[in-house]
This record gives sequence, C-alpha cells and structure tokens, in this order.
Amino acid sequence: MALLKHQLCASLLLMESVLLLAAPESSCPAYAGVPGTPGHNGSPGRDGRDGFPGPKGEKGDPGVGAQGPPGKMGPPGAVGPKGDKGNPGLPGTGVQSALVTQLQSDVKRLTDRLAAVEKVLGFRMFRKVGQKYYVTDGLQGNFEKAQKFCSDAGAKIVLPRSEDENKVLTSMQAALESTYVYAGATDRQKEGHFVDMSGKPLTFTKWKENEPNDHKGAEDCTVIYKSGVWNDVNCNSEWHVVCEL
Ligand SMILES: [Ca+2]
Ligand SMILES: [Ca+2]
Repeated sequence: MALLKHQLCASLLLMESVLLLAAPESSCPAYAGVPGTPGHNGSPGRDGRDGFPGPKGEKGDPGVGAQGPPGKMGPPGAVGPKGDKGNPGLPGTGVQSALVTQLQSDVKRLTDRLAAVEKVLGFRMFRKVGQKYYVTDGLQGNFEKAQKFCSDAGAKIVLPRSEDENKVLTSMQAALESTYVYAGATDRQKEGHFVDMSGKPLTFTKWKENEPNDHKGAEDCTVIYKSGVWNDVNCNSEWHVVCEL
C-alpha cells in the first residue's frame, strides 16, 4: 500500500513537473520527502536551582556526653527552727556502772591516802608499816596525854599487830633513845583481860616473862620496852608517845 502510494506520488511529481512547465501555478500537494538520520546528542545543560527544604526529620536519641566537673558550693541556707527535745537516754550498761563505781572507789582511796601522807609529813619522825605509818614528835606523857595527842592528830596510840610491826616500833625507840613507849592496850574494863582501844581482844602480844603482873594492883596500861617485850604499867607513868595512822 505504501509502495503504491509512493509510486502514485512519484507519478504525480512527474505530472507536476510537466504542468509546471505548462502553467506557473498548480494545485497538486507538495511531497514531504524521505526522513533524515537522527542527529547526535547535545551537550549537558546547566545545573538546576536548589530544591525546596525537605520535611523535618524525627527527633534523635539523647547524646551520651562525659559528666562535667561539680559546680561551686552554694551560699549557706538560713538557720532552721529549733528542734524538739530528744527522748531520755537509755540507762548505762552494767559494765559502765561498774567502771564508774570502781573509779569512785579508787579516787576516794587515793584521796584518803594522800591526806594520811600529808598528816605523816607533819611529824618529826615516822616509819611506814605495811599500809600504816608510825609517827611521833618525841613527846612524853602519861596514858591520858598520849591518848589525847594521838586522837588530836586523827590517829590512835600505836599497837603492833605482828612481830614485824613490833620491830619497826623498837627501831623508832632506838632513834628516840626511849626506854618505854605506850601501846594502845589496857585491862581497865576487866583485870587481866587486855583489849585494844576499840575493846577488841589483842591478836598479837609479846609480854615479857611474868608480865602482865598488875604490880601493886595498879598496872592497867601497856608499854613496850626498847628490846621489844611488853609490860603492864601504871597509867600515870610518863613514857614516849607514838601514834599509828
Ligand atoms: Ca591490870
Ligand atoms: Ca607489870
């Protein structure tokens, strides 16, 4: 069909050429001709404009940064109101109570001891005998005077309770150049029954042979001879006075 149309147009072109020779004008339509080969691709065009901003993205995850240094201390706050009174404390433990009791006892013992030592230092002569002190100022007198002197000093008339104590007393007698020293023992309450100044029986004695003899029925006081032996004598006789603290 196309070939037929092509041939027809070719014939018409031939006729047109004839007619053109006969008449300057013709009514036959012009033929488009055969299509040419496609041209080469052109050079790239210029860059286009920036597009519009896209939609807002989703919120990201929290970042993980290192902790910064601590800030400066803030100013002091105002003083708050006074708090309520607290509950009573618990009673001390048995150990604490025992410790306090022990300390109180120790303090009293030391205080008494110090007072005794200060008193001892006030005498002309003294000897330490165990926990006691024998003291004297070299005074001589009868038994009543001896008793008052020792009592005024807060002491008692000396009374050895052992051989050791008896020896200490005789050493003092030697220093005093004393023949006899009064001892705190009498049989005034009951003849022949010697007791100490508290009325208690003697726990140590060192009677000279044949003593106490209550010579002439008038010997109710006790003295200690410089050799250490004891004798009962008249309470009005005057001998050295030694006290014990
Ligand atoms: Ca007697
Ligand atoms: Ca006698």
